[in-house]
Formats: sequence, structure tokens, C-alpha cells
Amino acid sequence: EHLQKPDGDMGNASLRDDVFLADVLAGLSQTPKRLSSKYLYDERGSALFDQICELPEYYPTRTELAIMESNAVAITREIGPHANVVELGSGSSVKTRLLLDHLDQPRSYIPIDISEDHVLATAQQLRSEYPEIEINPIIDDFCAALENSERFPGDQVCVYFPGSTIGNFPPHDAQRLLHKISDCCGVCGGLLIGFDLQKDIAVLEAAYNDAAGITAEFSLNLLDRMNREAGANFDTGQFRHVAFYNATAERIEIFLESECDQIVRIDEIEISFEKGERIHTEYSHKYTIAGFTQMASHAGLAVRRVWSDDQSYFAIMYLEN
Ligand code: AVJ
Repeated sequence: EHLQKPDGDMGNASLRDDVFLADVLAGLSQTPKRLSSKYLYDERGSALFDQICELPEYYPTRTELAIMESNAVAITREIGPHANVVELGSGSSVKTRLLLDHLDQPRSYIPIDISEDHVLATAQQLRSEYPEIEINPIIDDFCAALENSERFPGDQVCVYFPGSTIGNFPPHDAQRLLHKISDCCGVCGGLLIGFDLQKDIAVLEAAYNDAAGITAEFSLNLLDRMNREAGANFDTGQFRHVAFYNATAERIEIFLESECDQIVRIDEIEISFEKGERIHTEYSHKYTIAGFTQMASHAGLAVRRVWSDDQSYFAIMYLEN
């Protein structure tokens, strides 16, 4: 009843595994080898990411939350009354509650996430806490959901895209995504987005190479996931996590690097790795306020307000068509 599912999704686990296997084989057949970062977030990956957010080196989560806390009144004033909040990806429920608590009579909250269990549990919890707000989760890839925007409310749509998730997308894809968001916002809606800023390279690189090794575990979990769900036989001890800042491309690049010449079997297919060969798993683009503003304007969105922290580590922007 409250649940909206994408067309063609029969909720069939083996169907989803087939898509995963096909994506894995396609990505590992390319040169250089690559895997989509969205596959990092299975149950274990999501739990590890929650741990990453608590790490002393990983500043983005706590910085964004602090910006939200200090500016909640101004941010929600910008969004205006009777908003229908559409959240892309399952943000931390703390940030969502901050928004819902400060907004003037919000009408509905529509979280979009591929992780069914997570989004349904959050929705159920929020329904009991906010009985006056309609909670309508969508279980889908948010990129796909943005293509089917007839499932969104017709007006006062505030797309909420926190967590610097936009950083996962190379600039061209990020701009296309912003364009789709702009289409969904209409004339009286807007976009509230959080993204990470360029800063001292040592600070950036430490955030993706934590001393406790949680980020490495998070990366290597992708190999375990292929073993579990794609019939692979990766020896995780023969790969290592590599993350560094590419200053030209203005992004952290993350890879799994083979520590020896080896052959891995994935569902009957053999994939060979040379010592030092890498699988690309993630980008995390870092922006300047000016650079992001320019990209957004190419996508049809104009910046109304910008909030940041006193170190200018992270930015939150409100944009409209
Ligand atoms: C969830 C995409 C924002 O890029 O900082 C953190 C993911 N990967 N550590 C980021 C991530 C390794 C994170 N985002």
C-alpha cells in the first residue's frame, strides 16, 4: 500500500543476483577493470560504512551534520512550507529528522533506496514519530527513480541529496543527474545537497586510508560479496585497498590491487590479474563552491544559499530552477 516498487521488479532475489553477476563480469572484462560503487553497500558493506562515518579521520559525516545543526532554521526557511521531501539514497536518519523537525508543516517524506530492509525499517519508524507526515518509500536505484518522476508529488518537491553521494559520479554524470533532479523540482521546488570540498591532500587521503583499516575492509568486502553472490573464489588476502587523491581530476580514486599474478574464477569464467593490477571501485569527487555552482547552472539549477563549516571542509547548498 505505502510501498512503491519499480516496474519489472518481481522482488526475485535470483533475478537481482543475475544482474549483479552480469555487471561483475562486464566490469572485470574491461581494461582497466572496474566495479560499480553501488555494490559496496550490501548488508555488511552498509554496516562498515556506518563505522567509517564514526572514524576520527573521516570528517564528512560529522561536518555535514554540524552544518545542518547550526543552520537548521535558515535551511528549512529556504525550503519553505508544505514541502514534499524526496531523499536520494538512505541518508543518516539523524539528518532527516533534523529537516523534518524544523520544516514548516512538511506534507510527505519519500526516501528512495535500493536497500529494501533498511528503507522500510526507517519508514516504519518515522511513521510512528511523525504521524502527520505521509511517508512513501520507493525501493529503487535513485537514478532509475528520477526517470520515473511521475511517482513523485506534483508540487513543492524538495530533493534532499546529502552525504556527498554526488561525489561518486564523474562530473559529466553528476551534471546529468542534477539535470534530472531539476526536472523533478518543477518551478516551486528545490534541491538541498551536501558535497565535499577540496582541501589539504593529507586530510583527504587520511579520510580514505584510516589507521584502523575499516575503509580497507569496506573495499575488500566487495570481493567477499562476489564470492557470496556471484560464485567467485577471490582470496581477499591477495588484494589490497588503494586510495589516493588525483589532483588533476579533483577526486579520491579507490581501487582493489592484486598483490600477485593470479587467476580468479567467477561463475565458471576465469579472470586473470597481474601483480599490481587494479580494479577501480570508487571515485569521490571534491568540489569548490565555484565549480559546483557552475556545474549546477549547466544543469539548470541556480544557487540560492550556501552553508559551510569554519574550516570549509564541506558544503550544503540550496538550489532552484
Ligand atoms: C558515501 C560516497 C560519500 O566518497 O566519502 C567513504 C564513500 N568510500 N569511504 C565518500 C566512501 C570510502 C563516501 N560516499
